[in-house]
Amino acid sequence: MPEKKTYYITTPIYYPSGNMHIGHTYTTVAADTMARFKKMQGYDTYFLTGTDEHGQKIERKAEEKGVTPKAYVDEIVANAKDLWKLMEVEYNDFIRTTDERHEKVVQKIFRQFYEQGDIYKGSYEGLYCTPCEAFWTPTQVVEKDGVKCCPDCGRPVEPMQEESYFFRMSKYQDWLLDYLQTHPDFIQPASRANEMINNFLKPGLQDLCVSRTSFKWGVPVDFDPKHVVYVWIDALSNYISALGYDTPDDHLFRKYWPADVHLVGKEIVRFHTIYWPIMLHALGLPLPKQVFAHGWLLFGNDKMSKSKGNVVYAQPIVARYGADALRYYLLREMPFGADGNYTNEAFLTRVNADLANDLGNLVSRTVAMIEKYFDGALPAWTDAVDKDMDLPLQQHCAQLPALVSEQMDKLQFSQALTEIWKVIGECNKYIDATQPWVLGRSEESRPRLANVLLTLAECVRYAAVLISPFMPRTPERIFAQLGIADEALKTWDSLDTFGKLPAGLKVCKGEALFPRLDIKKELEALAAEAEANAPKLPEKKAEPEKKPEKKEKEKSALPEGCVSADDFFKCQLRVAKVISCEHVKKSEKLLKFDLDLGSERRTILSGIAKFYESEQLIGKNLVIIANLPPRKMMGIESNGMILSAVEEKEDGSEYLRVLTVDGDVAPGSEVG
Ligand code: ME8
Repeated sequence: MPEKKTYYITTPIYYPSGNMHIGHTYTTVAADTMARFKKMQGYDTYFLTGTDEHGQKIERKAEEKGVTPKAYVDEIVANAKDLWKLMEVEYNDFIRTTDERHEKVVQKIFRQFYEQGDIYKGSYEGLYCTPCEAFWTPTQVVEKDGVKCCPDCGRPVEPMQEESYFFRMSKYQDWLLDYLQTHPDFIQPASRANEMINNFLKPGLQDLCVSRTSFKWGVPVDFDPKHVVYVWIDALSNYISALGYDTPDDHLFRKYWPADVHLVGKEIVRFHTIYWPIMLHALGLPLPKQVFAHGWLLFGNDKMSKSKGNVVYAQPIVARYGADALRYYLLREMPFGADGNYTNEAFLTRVNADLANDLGNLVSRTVAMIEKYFDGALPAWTDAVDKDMDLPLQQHCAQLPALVSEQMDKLQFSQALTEIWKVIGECNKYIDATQPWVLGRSEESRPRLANVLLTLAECVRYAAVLISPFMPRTPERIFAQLGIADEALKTWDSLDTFGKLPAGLKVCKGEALFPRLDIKKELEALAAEAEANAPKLPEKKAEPEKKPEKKEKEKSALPEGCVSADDFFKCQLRVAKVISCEHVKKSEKLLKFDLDLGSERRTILSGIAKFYESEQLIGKNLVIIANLPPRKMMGIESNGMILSAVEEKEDGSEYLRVLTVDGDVAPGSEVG
């Protein structure tokens, strides 16, 4: 027996700094669908996903929660695994960068790079602002009276160095440029390849900082343990460490590497198409065959992101409509590669149109007519063929596997589904054109009716097989209604000839596959449920107590993602002048502020000690929420919240600045 062809597909390994949202679900469902499709076609597939667990951001989050980084990520990883189960995602392996198997490989790779001269020890230089703990370039700093100052806090900066290891990316630049130019399929969509070549390679690659000494939560560099491996060498190696690369048991690596495709969001394409190929080349390994950068799911035209808090979670949607509906929507709504806005309304509209109407009606009408006219048993084919009506549909359906496969090979999920739905649409038109209810009126036309219903049933079988990678549960419900128990009729191979359904199968009308939804009602229910069902992580800031919603009607009539002005103004935002500020004893993160609110003095605790020296904010006019319920922290009562902006940096770290008022506004003034 010839060996099966292999197919290895990966998702990015996600940061478990917060729970996975619908954006992560999108990539993972796409990879799962592709893996299932290839498996159905007979490939020996391997599908890897996982989590990228190191870094300063996670270290901080864990500290805020008062747990170890490992305990912090364990909880989120457990939630992620539950989510993938809920989404019917069947991965072969889930790699965690904290797995010992991974850490060992990363250390070996790092050492090899060092020993062969690809990594060298140097220092990270810049103009350093000590209170902000930030490096700035000469063009970023501002000059005050001839002194270079921090663009954020305005204090003087000084030249500083931090010891770091660097990867000599520049050494491989010409090789990579040549590789990309001679392998036009390596980066998809192709426009991304041009971006990489023109924006990064042609201007010249900078050497990459690959270690840090300023935090501990990472894989230690084994020959220089005050350093931890920094972000990308750790993260990218997962694709080979999971396969046992450079270990005694490397049979998976030998079998599946190079990967067929790395699926990634467009924001990390640079790391996968510049740093990763260079790393692999330096290790003497072949490159993945393709890196596919898909677009973003947007929410209100903005990228969903944990730090912005504008996220949609899959759980409440799946709880109401099932994983298949959500999987279908994610893969159908926008071309893979383009951005698209997520709205509940678009989701519900699509479920109604494509799943309840087109597919659901076709199945229920076909089964109902077989019950009505043939006592529920599939008739045999007859020679009463109408060449003009039957053959075009039958031929189109017979070509469907090839059409779908062609799109799937380009990862065009939406196009593949469109092909299937074209046939479904044609079937519905065929029913209207052939009018089975007229044919059913006389004995004479029964042979013709038999062919019409068999054509429909066979098209439904084709559709059910072809949607199975996208919607793993629905096909079985369709097969049950058509009375198909024989596994051989549910396979890709069974789609080689049209007309395989045997006479005599007993159809069995079941529940509607996708009941029609009342969109307005569902929008209201989803808005209410989304919050309640989203998995919650402890937040660092006190949340306002939830009061019973009085104006539910008014709230639900708002466009999604909006709050009413009434709701917004329930928050009393006030200017507060900092009179004094001190560190809270035994807490690394809390600062205690004594604030002037005009008519009163307030104490507020804020977890921002990492970002400010205690004296740095004295005299500043901050913005606070003044009407939060009191909250005790470290035995001290805090009465309100200081507002701040947090930037999530590319390396996963955070940068926080408090909101201040531009000018001398009287303390206590309203903000709004
Ligand atoms: O970048 N729309 O992890 P991450 C579409 N650990 N896809 C989205 C999305 C959105 N709004 N939000 C997230 C990391 N994604 C690194 C990766 S890989 C060696 C290391 C998906 O948690 C998309 O696949 O920020 C994106 O690339 C990935 O999640 C980013 O996940």
